[in-house]
Parts: sequence; structure tokens; C-alpha cells
Amino acid sequence: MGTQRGALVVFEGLDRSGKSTQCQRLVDVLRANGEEVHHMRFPNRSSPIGQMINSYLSGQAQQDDHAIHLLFSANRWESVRELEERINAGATVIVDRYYYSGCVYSAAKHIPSMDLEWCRSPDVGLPRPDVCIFLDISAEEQAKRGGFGEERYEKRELQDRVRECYHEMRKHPDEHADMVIVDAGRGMEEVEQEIAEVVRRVRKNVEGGESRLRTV
Ligand code: 2DT
Ligand code: MG
Repeated sequence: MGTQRGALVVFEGLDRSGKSTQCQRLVDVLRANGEEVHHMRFPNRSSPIGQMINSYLSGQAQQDDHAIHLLFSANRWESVRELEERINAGATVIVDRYYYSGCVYSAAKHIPSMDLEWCRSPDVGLPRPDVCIFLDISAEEQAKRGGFGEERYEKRELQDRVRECYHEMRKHPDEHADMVIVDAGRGMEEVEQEIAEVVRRVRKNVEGGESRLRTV
């Protein structure tokens, strides 16, 4: 019998939803329990493709909207082997943003040739998460937390459209089964506890279930 595979846990949410903080906390707690954990985030700005993405996001470079969309997807594909290897070696892999971000930030631009389905297609075949924890935050709460940064997508109007696209995406039959909404407008500890519960349940399912990793 081979090694029991690990779970693939994805975090999604708008900017200021507390996503990166909650990811880090989960990683820390699991590691403190002696678990094998691998933490990734997309975009991974360190690769050559990631550097192109970073230049685009920071406003230093321009890109056609389709081209940048495909670069974000390519940035996931260039990590796919590492992702699969870690999972198959038994690690819990925790990912901060994945193809859901790829879909919704692009679709929110409302470009006719870039609907959700088109946006999703270059990611078809990637490892499918065992759960996508969607940290949901209202426009009001997001505004209260204030301080959008300077990057390209950190604008009120686009963020509102991104929120709509996340909820739209959740209607897709596959996405619906995987996406768990967590109300991220609450205190950090409360949100953390709910996430821990979701992750406990998912890891138990993976341990008890069919070991093969599914694909998007
Ligand atoms: P961070 O602030 O989390 O670094 O994200 N984005 C992200 C996309 O438009 N497409 C994608 O595929 C991914 C992964 C979301 C930087 C911005 O990049 C957006 C916010
Ligand atoms: Mg950001």
C-alpha cells in the first residue's frame, strides 16, 4: 500500500478578507501538531511568468486582458508537478488563491469574449481541491477594513464585480460541491475556528475515501 495522499485545501476571497492571515494560521496550527504541510500562493511572483504578472499588477507593464489571464493560468501549471508530488507524498497542501481567482478577477472585467466559462477553460485538468474555503466579506466590512493597496485590481468597483463573480461561479455544479462559504466579517478567532472545523472534516474524508486526486 502506498502513502495516504494529503488533502488539497484552497483559500479564496476578496482583498482584505483575511485570507492570507487565515492561511498562515492554519499552516502554523497544523505544523505545531506535527503535520506535514506545504503552503503555496498564487500568483507565485518568483518565477519568470510570476515576474511578468507582478509587473502587470504593479502597473509597470501593460498586457492584453486575455494574455494576462493565460499567464495567471500558466503560473499555476508551472507548479502542478510540485503540487501533485507534495499531495501524493502525504502533505496537506494549503493554497492561497487558485483558479477561482483566475476566473473571477478576469470575468469581473466584463469583456464579452471573456465570460466565466472561457476564463475557466485553461485551468481544466489542474488538481481539483478537496475544499475551497471562500472567505466572504461584505462591501461594507471590506470598506471598514480600508486601505486597499496600490495594485491594479484594488479598486472598489472591480472588487464589487469580483464578489458577484465568486457567487456566480459557485453555481457551477462542480464548484458548488467544493466551495464552503465562511463569513469572514467576524473576529479573527471565530473565523479561524470555523476553518479548523472544515479542514478537520475534509482531511477525515480524504483519509477515509478514495485516494485519487481529482481534476478540475
Ligand atoms: P494577491 O494580492 O493575493 O497577491 O493577488 N489574481 C490572482 C488574478 O487576477 N488571477 C489569478 O489567477 C490569481 C491567482 C487577484 C494579486 C491579485 O491577482 C489577482 C489579486
Ligand atoms: Mg492583494
